[in-house]
Amino acid sequence: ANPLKEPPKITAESITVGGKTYKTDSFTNVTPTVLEKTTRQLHLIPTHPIAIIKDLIYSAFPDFKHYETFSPVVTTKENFDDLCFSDDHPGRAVTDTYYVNEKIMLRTHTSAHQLKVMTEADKVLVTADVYRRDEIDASHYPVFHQMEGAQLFDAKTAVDDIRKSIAADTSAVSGSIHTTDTTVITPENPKQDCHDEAAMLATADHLKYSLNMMVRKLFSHEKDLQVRWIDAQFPFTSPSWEMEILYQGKWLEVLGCGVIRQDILINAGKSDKIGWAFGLGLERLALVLFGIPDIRLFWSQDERFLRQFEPSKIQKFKQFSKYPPCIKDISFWSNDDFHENNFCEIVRDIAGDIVEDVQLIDEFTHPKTKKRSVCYRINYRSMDRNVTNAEINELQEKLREEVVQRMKVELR
Ligand code: FA5
Ligand code: MG
Repeated sequence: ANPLKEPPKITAESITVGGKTYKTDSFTNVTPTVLEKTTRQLHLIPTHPIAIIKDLIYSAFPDFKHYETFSPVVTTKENFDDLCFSDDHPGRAVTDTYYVNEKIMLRTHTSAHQLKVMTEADKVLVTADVYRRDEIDASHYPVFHQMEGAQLFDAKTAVDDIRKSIAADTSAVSGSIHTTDTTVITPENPKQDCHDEAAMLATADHLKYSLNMMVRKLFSHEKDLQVRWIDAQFPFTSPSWEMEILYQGKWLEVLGCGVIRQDILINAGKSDKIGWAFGLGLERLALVLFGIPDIRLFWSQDERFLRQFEPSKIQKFKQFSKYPPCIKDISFWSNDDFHENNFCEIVRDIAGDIVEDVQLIDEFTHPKTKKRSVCYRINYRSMDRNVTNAEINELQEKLREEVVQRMKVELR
């Protein structure tokens, strides 16, 4: 039996998830709503868009070793320390990350498993659900899926090995995809001192070549897809880049990547290697490939969503009827501890997937008292049914109570 399929349990003293029990403490901020998501494992349902894309990417990286059943509960060491995050990195904040307790958390990225899998193989792909406290709208959800890829080469022979491997790639495809890459190695996005320049450049070439090829294969049916590379920064790679795809008139970030920090390879027992790694957002690719308009749909249990997809096939999603929204505002005097992510968390706890969007629509500071007033507009709309005004009023009333209780703010 898969322990991740067992429903999580939360009490004041402990949290049970994935068949293991952890003590809570002052860091604990995981909620029942988010813990329930750990049982869903969307990337393991063969007819789900997330799994379909996963399989297509697998086929673009033949003979990579796959990992897809790691528990989402990891240590702060695995998620941050092992990846060279500084002690004061903003990603560690309780406003951004779900903590089970001070040392145990829900992974915020698949990179949390990089070190472990690189001790086992030189070509790896890790797929998993990842968790982040975030805002609420059509492209943000507190749970999403990432795929991590990494490939290592012998540092001494990398230049030759990579040249030969690209020349021998018989699966290469051409297509009508326009890729722009104006990035150059600069002091802001530097080579690591320990790396031989030619080996680093070859590794970076192989990284971008492999990802360009993967995208070409995924989007082979698409006309005039625009792809671009931009500079980026991650604590665990240098140099680093991001790939973006032009979607509905905007550049959509789909992945981050770079040349792996040598300290990590040394810790993995691979000091004689050089390597690249990437982490991509599966929902982001799915939005574009399947034309799925709202990130909540991935979590739908509605047959009208699920039966539209078949393994290894990409077909455009047909939107089923949109139900009318119900819009409610809430205003309150905020305080120094107030953080929007905490507010969104309460909204999610109370109303779950019925909330489509939360927006700050007004704020001002009182000239005398210097108190800050905020007004949030909540757009309630179900993906699969009509909501009634009475039912939404009840949720809104509950929200008003909880906001006061949990954030100590004063309603207006
Ligand atoms: C990371 O998570 C890095 N671990 C990626 C990485 C791996 C870099 C290996 C270098 C080497 P980032 O936070 O940018 O980076 O997220 C990676 C991708 O996840 C994004 O490009 C995006 O496609 C997706 N993503 C990020 N946040 C969200 C979100 N809130 N909802 C949906 N997808 C998201
Ligand atoms: Mg990013």
